[in-house]
Amino acid sequence: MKLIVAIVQDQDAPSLVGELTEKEFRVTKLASTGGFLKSGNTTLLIGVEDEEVESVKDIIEKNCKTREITTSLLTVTMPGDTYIPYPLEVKIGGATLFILDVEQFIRI
Ligand code: 2BA
Repeated sequence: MKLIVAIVQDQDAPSLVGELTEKEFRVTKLASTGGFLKSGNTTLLIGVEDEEVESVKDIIEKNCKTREITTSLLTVTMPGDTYIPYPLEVKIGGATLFILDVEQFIRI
């Protein structure tokens, strides 16, 4: 058995969770925050049999889009300690996946 940890953009989460549950995969949705942008994203925990991993990856790929955003995260310091927001283009991936071996799966 594998645990797929999928970090996705909030906008893509409803359709992704919808399709996963419709296809009878079990999923847990967590609200998370990206360390770099410090904005909300969604982390999904999906426990599946080994042979189901590819189907789940396909569903994730279908529902998650890469987006380019402009953020004013960075600042440049001007003489006299004036901070000016510096626009930064960031490409956020469709999804970031970690696929882990599950040692035990217990439902009591
Ligand atoms: P954030 O950390 O908010 O990162 C958002 C996007 O900013 C990243 O998209 C990437 O394009 C850019 N970025 C991140 N760190 C950067 C850095 N040090 N320098 C320049 N640009 C940087 P993605 O790579 O698609 O990541 C989307 C979200 O997935 C991340 O949100 C984070 O929450 C998670 N993530 C990505 N890689 C991870 C990893 N190795 N471990 C844990 N979480 C990860």
